[in-house]
This record gives sequence, C-alpha cells and structure tokens, in this order.
Amino acid sequence: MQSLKPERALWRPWWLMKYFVIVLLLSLWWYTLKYNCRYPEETFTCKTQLKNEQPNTVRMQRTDVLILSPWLAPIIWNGTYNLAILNAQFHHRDVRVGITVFAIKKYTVFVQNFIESAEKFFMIGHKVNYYVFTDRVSDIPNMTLNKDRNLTILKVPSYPRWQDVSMRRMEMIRDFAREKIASEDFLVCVDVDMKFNDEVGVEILSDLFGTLNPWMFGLPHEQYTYERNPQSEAYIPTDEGDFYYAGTFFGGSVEKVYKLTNFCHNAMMTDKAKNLEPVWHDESYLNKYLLYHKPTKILSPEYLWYDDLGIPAFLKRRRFLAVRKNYNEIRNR
Ligand code: 5GW
Ligand code: MN
Repeated sequence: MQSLKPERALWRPWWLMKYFVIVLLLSLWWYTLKYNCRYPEETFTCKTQLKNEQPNTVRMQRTDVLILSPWLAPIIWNGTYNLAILNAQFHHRDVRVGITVFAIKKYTVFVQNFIESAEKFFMIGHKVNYYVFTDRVSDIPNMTLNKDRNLTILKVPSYPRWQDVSMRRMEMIRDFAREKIASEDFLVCVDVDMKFNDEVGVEILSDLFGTLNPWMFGLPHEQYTYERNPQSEAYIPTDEGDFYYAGTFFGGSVEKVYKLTNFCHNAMMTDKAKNLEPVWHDESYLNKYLLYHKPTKILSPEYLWYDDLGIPAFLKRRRFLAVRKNYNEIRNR
C-alpha cells in the first residue's frame, strides 16, 4: 500500500510521453515567438527565410518597434534591410557621400576619435569626404585615411555664446551645400562629440532623413520638447508633431540639405530680430522643418544613442554613440 505513490515514477511510458509533448510544445512556442511567425506550422520556413535574408510575405521583420512612418517612410532598424542589396544599388550609382562636423574651440579634441571610428564603420566601400569646420585649423591632426576617402578642413568663425556656435551650423552648412551641389550626392550632418560603434552605411541614404532623438523615444507627442512659444518660427502646437528628431544627425541629397538648413537659418534670423531663441536651438527649427517637409527615411535610435540610457531590448545595435564629456572642462573656452 505505502509503496504505491513512489511507483508512479518517471520511467512509466505515459509519463515520459507527457514530458516529451510538453517540451515539444514549449519549444514550438518559443520558436514561433523568436521568428515572429503567425502560426507554429510556419516556424521552419520562417527560420530558413530569415537565414537567407529573403523576404517573407507573411512575416513582419520587426514586431517590437515601428518600422514604417504614416507617410510610408521606412524607419531604419537592424533586421529590416539587406545591406548587400543596398550596397550593390549605391555602388551602381557610384555614390559620393560628404559628412560635415563642426569642431569649434575645444571641441577639436573630438575630431581624431570621430574620424578614426568613421574609418571603421561609416560608409565602408563607398566614396567619402569628411568636412571639418573649425576655427582652430592647426589643432586638427593629420590622419591617414583609407582608399576613396578624403578630409577637408574649412576655416569658419567662432561665436562667443555656445547657443550661437550650435545654431550657426545651419548657416554654414547651407553656404557649403550651395557650393557642393555638383560634387557630392548626399550630405550627412552630425555632431562631433560622437563615435561610430557599428556599421552606418548606405541604408541611411535618402532624399531627406532625420534621426529619432533617443531621449524622446517612446514618449507621447505632447511631451516632446518642441518650441511651444507661438511667437517663435519654431513653434509647434501641442496637438501636432509625429516624431521628435535630433539635431545631432540629419542629412539627405545636397539640394534637400540646402533647403532644410536655409529654412532653419532664416527662421533663426527672424526669431533673433524679435529676441527669441527656441528651447533646443537648432534642433527646434529642425523639428519644425521636418514636421512640414516629411523625411523620406527616419533613422532609429540605433543611429544615435547615449549609454546613460541603458541598453533596452529593442536596441540590437548601437551604431553611433555620444561620447561622455566633462562639461566644465570642454565647454569653457
Ligand atoms: C560648447 C558649449 C556648449 C555647447 C556646445 C558647445 C560647442 C559645440 C563648442 O564649443 N564647439 C563646437 O564645435 N560645438 C559643436 O556643436 C560640436 O560639433 C558639437 O557636437 C555640436 C553640438 O554641441 P554639443 O554636442 O555640445 O550639444 P549636445 O546637445 O549634443 O550635448
Ligand atoms: Mn553632441
């Protein structure tokens, strides 16, 4: 009598069977989740197609983040594109990419690491011209670059107020874009206090693109830090606005970058005459422009991240990282 219970032991065939079935169901469920398949039966086809990077017409590449804007501009996330296909397309066009950075006053310290990281990760295999705008030409070190890549230093004025240093980039990029219409295809405009940490390639290139500001990512649009003073040229009402873009990273065709920076600079001058300056300076004007001139591609926070924000699960790659800076040390003169 007493020995009955322990004898319902694992070795009995139907018990083994039950465990087997449970394990099978669990792994099927896990696979379905992992490969975003609609039905468990699809799992094996899903997996093969994913491996070969062939599109699957009944499976979204990403289900954890938005990959398409309401005006059908792709939001660029890891797993949504095939770089080999895009590289072939852009090589066929023999595309030339200009990248602009400003290193005014002490910000020249960022240039070397910025360029070195770009040599590893930015537009590898394509024609790249770096344009470094600086007031301290002699502080820019000599660097050897890889094939088809060049660096031009442009001497520009500095401004006493840092807000003007930041905002005047728009004017200088505008004047520069006007000159480069014929010699570059795309312009990429970025902050210099940054480093590339993973591939940033032709998947970003489009007529006009902006990058989601990682600090605002996931917030409702009413909470975006747009300029809320109706007097300002950067004003966006609380019931408007779709995405909040970062002043750190934007670009597009030379012509579109000209139009964007021209708008931002003119708006800035109008505000300045009224003694107005929006909360986030050039970023506020950029957001105003991109709200009414929709970008044709949007870069996900993979393309602009701050490690202070941690590393959330949706972030599969951190391609372009803000460099931690000692604010007092770097910003005073
Ligand atoms: C100096 C003091 C405060 C804020 C900005 C500056 C500053 C910015 C400067 O002295 N020199 C300079 O070249 N800049 C350019 O403006 C850099 O390209 C920099 O990446 C860009 C934006 O300024 P950041 O990076 O300090 O702004 P956050 O919002 O990225 O911190
Ligand atoms: Mn910055």
